[in-house]
Amino acid sequence: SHSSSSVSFSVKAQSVALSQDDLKKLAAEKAVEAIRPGMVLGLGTGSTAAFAVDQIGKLLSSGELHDIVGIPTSKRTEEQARSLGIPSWPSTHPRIDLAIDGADEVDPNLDLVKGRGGALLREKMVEAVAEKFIVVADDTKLVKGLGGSGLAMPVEVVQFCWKFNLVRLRDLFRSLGGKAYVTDNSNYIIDLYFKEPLKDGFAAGREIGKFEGVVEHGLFLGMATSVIIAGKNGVEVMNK
Ligand code: ABF
Repeated sequence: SHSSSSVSFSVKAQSVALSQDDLKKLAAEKAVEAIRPGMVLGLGTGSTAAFAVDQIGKLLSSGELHDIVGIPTSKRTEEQARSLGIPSWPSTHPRIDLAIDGADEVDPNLDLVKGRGGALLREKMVEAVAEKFIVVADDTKLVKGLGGSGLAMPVEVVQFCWKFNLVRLRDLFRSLGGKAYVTDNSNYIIDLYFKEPLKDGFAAGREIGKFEGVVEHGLFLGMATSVIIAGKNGVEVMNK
């Protein structure tokens, strides 16, 4: 029929036109629709979250949004918020209504690997406290099991004798790993590379957390209240 062919044409046209950045932006802007005046917002870090922060700035300057406060999860996001005129607090606020942030991996239970962008400690502090936590991502972030992407899972450790923890973490997971960089909190990131997906993320998180000098890790388990995934065929919202 005429209508079905016009639909397939528009889907085809979209699949040609939409870049990965377009998809990130779609997911981010969908999440921003949940923001209401008066909210205290956790502002995420990374290229996807940056689209959400941009959109918040736009809505503020057009007057469609007002009376919000942002808690940036990194120095980078703090600068972006400042440049857009988003009122933000330098430190955590006792109440956060909604946090919007990206992720590196999203599994079917809405558990996450985060922190490849380097901001996991502040992200986790903010997102753990947030009443609602919406994850925004393009569909390349979907995995069957955490650790399954083959990319790094970051662990933030204090600089003092950081190699103690490098060795212990490598031994724990029989994984490869190395020091990556200094964080906003003057700690080191150790990047771990798993050979296969983690069988039990909660157990892994507990084991990592037992090591003295480990500050935080990139497993964000049971924290997301929604995940918004954008793919070539549209935007999907998954709720906890
Ligand atoms: C933050 O940014 C991090 O937790 C995650 O590592 C990263 C994702 O970045 P991007 O959206 O650029 O893929 O959400």
